[in-house]
Amino acid sequence: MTLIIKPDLEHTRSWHDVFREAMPERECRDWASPGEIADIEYAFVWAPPLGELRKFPNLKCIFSIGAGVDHLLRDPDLPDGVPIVRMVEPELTQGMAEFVTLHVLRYHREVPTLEQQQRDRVWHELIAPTAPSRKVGFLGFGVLGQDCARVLHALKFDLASWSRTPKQVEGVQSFHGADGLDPFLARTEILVCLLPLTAETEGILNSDLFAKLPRGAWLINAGRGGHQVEDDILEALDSGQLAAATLDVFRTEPLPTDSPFWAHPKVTLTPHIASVTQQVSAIEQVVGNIRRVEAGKLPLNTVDRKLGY
Ligand code: NDP
Ligand code: OXD
Repeated sequence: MTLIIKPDLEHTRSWHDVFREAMPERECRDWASPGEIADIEYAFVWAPPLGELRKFPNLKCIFSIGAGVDHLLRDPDLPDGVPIVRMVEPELTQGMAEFVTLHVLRYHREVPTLEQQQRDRVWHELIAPTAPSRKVGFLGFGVLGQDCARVLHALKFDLASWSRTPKQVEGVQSFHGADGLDPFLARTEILVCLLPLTAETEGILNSDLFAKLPRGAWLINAGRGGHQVEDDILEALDSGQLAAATLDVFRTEPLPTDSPFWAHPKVTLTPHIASVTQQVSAIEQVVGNIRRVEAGKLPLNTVDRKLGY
């Protein structure tokens, strides 16, 4: 069995080295020098050029380096019938829980306002409510959203989620489907987007949605830039419908230097680092799935191509 790797994003170590440490008996090739393409049975990729995965006639499984697979599924020539496995690994999940908890607490305790007061030398005793009276809502409540909720539940936040199918998670009120969206938004003061980017969720963060939130709500988007109607976010911030936004993802990445988000006083901007796939734990998942496939089992965490996640 041979694995081919196309990481695209820089990591601390070479993925080849990490893979070879975990499976020393197996061959691992670089995308740029694939050798005999009939040997390649597994691909570990971020966003390979369109049409290129189809070139491997014996591919058994495609592993995504990311949890999101929108960049892979945009390829109209993906080989049929080959399972696509998205990244679900404990360190990526942990990183997202840290990012979301940090920014929820930051808004909950009105840190941006306090920082401004400090810059202005204003001694004003802002009294924030405690977590049980703060309503946080997860737009998208899968692996990442549920782990973030576990941490926020321990802090006693008032939590709700919106997903395609209903959920039963302790301390989280579940809303689902088209009918569940409006009541979910109406009760949500801090909105955390952890949706996958699909045909159904594209552009979901728009003026109509913001208008259904309580005035002065906060937005944290760590999903995908394609969820954002970026002019609508700016308008909602300028009108006060949104108090502030933390944006980790953008329609165009890297964010162009002339984007108004860079200098917007109500925006906290991070360069798509809310959470990053960690190499050792990621390769453990890949190796575990290769062993499953070779034992005749289905790999775990496969993507439903029709749903797009
Ligand atoms: P999951 O697939 O586990 O969860 C996705 C959630 O979204 C599920 O709850 C699903 O509902 C819900 N959902 C999907 N489509 C709809 C819809 N049309 N209507 C309502 N709910 C919907 O994904 P993860 O939690 O692992 O990851 C979520 C996303 O986070 C990734 O796709 C990626 O885009 C982003 N991400 C961003 C990172 C960053 O650094 N910024 C890092 C890692 C991931 P249901 O449960 O009913 O299926
Ligand atoms: C992911 C990401 O999808 O890094 O994992 O955005």
